[in-house]
Amino acid sequence: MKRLLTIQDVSCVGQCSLTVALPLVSACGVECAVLPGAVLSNHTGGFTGWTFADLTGEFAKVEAKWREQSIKFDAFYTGYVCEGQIEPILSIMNSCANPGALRIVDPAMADNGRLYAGFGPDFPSKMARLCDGADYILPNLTEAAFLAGEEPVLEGYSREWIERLAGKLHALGARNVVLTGVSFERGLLGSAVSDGTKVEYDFNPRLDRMSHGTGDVYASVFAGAVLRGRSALDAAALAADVVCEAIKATDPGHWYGVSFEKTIPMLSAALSGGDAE
Ligand code: PXL
Repeated sequence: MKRLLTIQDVSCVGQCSLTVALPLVSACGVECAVLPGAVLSNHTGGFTGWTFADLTGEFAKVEAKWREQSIKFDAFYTGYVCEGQIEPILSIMNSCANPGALRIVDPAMADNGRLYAGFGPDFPSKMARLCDGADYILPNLTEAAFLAGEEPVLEGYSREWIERLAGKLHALGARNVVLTGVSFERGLLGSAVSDGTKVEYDFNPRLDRMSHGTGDVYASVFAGAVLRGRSALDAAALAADVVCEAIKATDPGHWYGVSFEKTIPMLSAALSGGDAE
């Protein structure tokens, strides 16, 4: 079994970050080790306040202990992280990697044209450091624009524009760019998957509901599926299917996350056929 380390916060309530990644990566049939970067009472998207305990000070100690014990990972998957964690994360990725270990970076920092509460305007340039050398980055269109140093454009763009944006993210040093939330016609929403030579697309019917935590569901399934040998396009398609099923399974009154728990049987079944080459 492959072993992945995910580095992101624990939002104790809110169905995002680690409380999503751990069950979903595990459901993919991949061992999921965790390094929590912070503990929050709840996520910052819609609650009226939150507590925040920064665990950055643990990173160097944990890395030293892992070095001592030669603990290595087949992949690293980062999500919502703080500014001071970027360099320590790069250090862990360098010192605790099995040969060929993958770096999967979800630059979780913004959505709907705005940075999340608590991130300043220079944070995207820090996040760009993590994208340099990543095997896969998974930005939504807001994050992609901020990483490229542009103003977000959320509708009315062309295929050429999307592919130019992907090109700018390759220029940051990312090998594969998966842009999420791409839409060229009102009824369809999907992903653009670029390997630097070609861009492929996957679309699902748009579900007209604003949902929190879907980026984390997407990234967790994508990471698990890639580690199970799926291509980036297949992993993106499975991740989008799981997000759609999770949204449909969510009670309309349940506002702070999606009921991804109900998709676990379908996800395990989709990846049950052994590792693809
Ligand atoms: O889902 C991304 C996310 C992760 N962690 C925290 C958040 C958010 C989005 O708002 O607030 C703490």
